[in-house]
Amino acid sequence: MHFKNLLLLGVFGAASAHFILEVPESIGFDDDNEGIFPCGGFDQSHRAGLPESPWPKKGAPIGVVTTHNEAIWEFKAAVVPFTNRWVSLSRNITQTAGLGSVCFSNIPGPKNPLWYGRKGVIQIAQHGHDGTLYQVSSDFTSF
Ligand SMILES: [Cu+2]
Repeated sequence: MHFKNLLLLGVFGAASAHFILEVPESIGFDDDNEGIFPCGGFDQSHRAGLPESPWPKKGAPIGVVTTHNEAIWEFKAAVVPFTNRWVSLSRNITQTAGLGSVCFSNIPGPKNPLWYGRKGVIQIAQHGHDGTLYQVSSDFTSF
């Protein structure tokens, strides 16, 4: 789902809005369930048909739209099909730049060579004033 559509739905203006994963593609966004671990209320096995992206160990961008002034961001990945074993990709990042689009320009890919060539998913967690919120990406391939 794209941010344009969410704007039309009025999500951005809602008091409960949290954050939206734009890059890479999210497996789903539901404002009410975004606090549910590990995927913001979506089934992590439901990724069929979504675009896949390469994720080099040297890094790739993650783009979000946030409605929180400040938050701490955490990035993890899990290799498919072991999608309950989350591995940290970077140190936590504190964001104080305000509302709107935020690009984390270079989040490293998994460093474990056993992951290379295999599919995985990325979990983005936002620790903010209303708890921890989750979004999970569609498939990536690490190399
Ligand atoms: Cu919120």
